Amino acid sequence: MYQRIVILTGAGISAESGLKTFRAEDGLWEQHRIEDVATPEGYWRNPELVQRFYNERWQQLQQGVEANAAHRALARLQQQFHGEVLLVTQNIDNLHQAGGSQSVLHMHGELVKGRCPKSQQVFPLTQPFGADNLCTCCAIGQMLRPHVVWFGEMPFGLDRTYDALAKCDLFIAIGTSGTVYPAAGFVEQANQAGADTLEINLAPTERYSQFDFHRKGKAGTLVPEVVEQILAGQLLS
Ligand code: BV8
Repeated sequence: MYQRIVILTGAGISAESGLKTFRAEDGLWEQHRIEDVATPEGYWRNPELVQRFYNERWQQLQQGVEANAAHRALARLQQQFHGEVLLVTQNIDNLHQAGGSQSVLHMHGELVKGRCPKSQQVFPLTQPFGADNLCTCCAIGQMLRPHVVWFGEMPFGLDRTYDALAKCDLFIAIGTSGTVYPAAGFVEQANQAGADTLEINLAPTERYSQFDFHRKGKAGTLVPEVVEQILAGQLLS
């Protein structure tokens, strides 16, 4: 019987809701490498390009993308599991919340929020990023930036995550290619804590050998099955 679970999700858990993943199109967006768009340098070099990258994804969320069975199953696990569950997501969409999760650690930030580059104050995003979307915290309004973690920036909530990984007895990575650090290193921390580790993905990732168990297939199908097994008190195999 497990007591303390850490779950890491990536873009693959939102794929069945219709949101693009990063590496399906080999990490390209409008012929730009994501690593070139999702960076502070990229933003200061060409704010309009980076704003367009986020505005497009924000508008897609506004058009009513729905959570899928995997998001809902994780929310059920958080509500019904007798022990502790920490849900960490690399995703900046709000589908875990839409699926019923009350507590989500967005380590790469959130698409539905903007941040004042001067005061670092965070605001709900109510209009697209642009020259007229200014903060209200500074005497001279500053153009809000996406409240997301770009390459080279420090992810959020790492202390809490590393603390949970050091104590966990089950770590599950769902729909992530395991290519972006420090998230890609979490399975190593879980292994050092002696946890069971499970990878749920369409295909083996480059982290495959670091996981004890693997479920190959769609998150929408496999995550509900795994959650039912855990809630029934079964160990994974
Ligand atoms: C940092 C922004 C300092 C918002 C993103 C070596 C060691 C340590 C660091 C580095 C290193 N080398 C380089 C670095 C730096 C860099 C990095 O990792 N670069 C990579 C390219 C090598 N990391 C950083 O800069 C990070 N900051 O390191 O700070 C530090 C150092 C140490 C300790 C602490 C701090 C910041 C990284 C954050 C970058 N921002 N996003 C946004 O625009 O979204 S990352 C971006 O890629 C997304 O956020 C996404 O989360 C992330 C990873 O992608 P995945 O979620 O895994 O998605 P992907 O498409 O890759 O894979 C989808 C998977 O789903 C696939 O496997 C597919 O098979 C599967 N799938 C698809 N459909 C389904 C499915 N599975 C199941 N069911 C389905 N239906």
